[in-house]
Amino acid sequence: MAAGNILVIGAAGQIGVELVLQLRSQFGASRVIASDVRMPSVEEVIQGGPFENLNILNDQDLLRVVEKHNIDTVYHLAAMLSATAEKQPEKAWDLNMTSLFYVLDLAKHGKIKRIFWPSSIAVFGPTTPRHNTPQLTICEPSTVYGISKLAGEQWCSYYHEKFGVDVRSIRYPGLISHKSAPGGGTTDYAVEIFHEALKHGEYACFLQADAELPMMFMEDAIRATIEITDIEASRVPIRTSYNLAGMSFTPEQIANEVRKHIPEFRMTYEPDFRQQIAASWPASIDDSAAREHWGWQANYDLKRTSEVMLQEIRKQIQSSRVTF
Ligand code: AKB
Repeated sequence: MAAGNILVIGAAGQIGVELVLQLRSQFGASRVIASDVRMPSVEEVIQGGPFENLNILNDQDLLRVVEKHNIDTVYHLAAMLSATAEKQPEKAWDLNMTSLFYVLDLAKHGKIKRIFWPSSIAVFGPTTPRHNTPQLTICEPSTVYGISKLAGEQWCSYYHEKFGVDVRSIRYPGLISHKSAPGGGTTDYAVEIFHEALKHGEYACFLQADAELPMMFMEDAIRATIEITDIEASRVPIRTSYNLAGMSFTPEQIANEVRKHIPEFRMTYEPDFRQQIAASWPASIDDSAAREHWGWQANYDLKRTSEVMLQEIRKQIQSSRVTF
């Protein structure tokens, strides 16, 4: 990690919350500045170190925060995800692309040294090979979110080639977390299921029973994010974005896993517009480039993820019962 400080943009989001907490424990609380346009629901993100209320679509405010805190590394996580973006395509395109340019331009003008920017399996589309999807393959996304991520990847690579910008990226699969809630994605069902199973013993899934998708436990995703941002530049030859795999499962398979812990759990299926998005994405991912280049390896499978999710959410429910 470089000598200056770290800015996390989108610190109230699903990844942002956990990334801020982990970065602060690794590099020191005062070095990690959390920022978001909304207040994070996890108090620790605001109380545990510096927090800036920042609208990423205001480039002057972004520059002010970067200069004020002597930032050299930016994790730019602010984005509108797949399901929400389909409902407001122009707003999604503006947020996802304009904010990326603001951050890339900061690096181009020497104001920051390093950028992490997340891409997604959404760059792939219905014409992509569905199983073991290669790093380099057909990318014809059918969602606004996917189009913005694919364009973003190409801009990252362009800024790296033309202006020497040190930008690194991962194509996240669906992320499963208990500290922070997902926000507007197609893969959100894989978090909701645990909450609903524990609270109500049943869940109506918005995808079909057989909609297999690549997923990852948040602890793995955070480790990958910090690892790729932290390693020597020479070990990151791909400057579009890296495929990253954790596990793959269908709604039916995760429901069966939940039933091992809560035998009476009932899952029903009410597929909506998100099913079409899921059907356009890969079922599984080939992440051999990430493994070879920077030693990536996932630790969590569906069994271990389910155990931790149920254990942690059960604790949250119990402590909220004590509080109220
Ligand atoms: C979404 O579902 O939109 C995200 C993603 C796969 O990028 N979780």
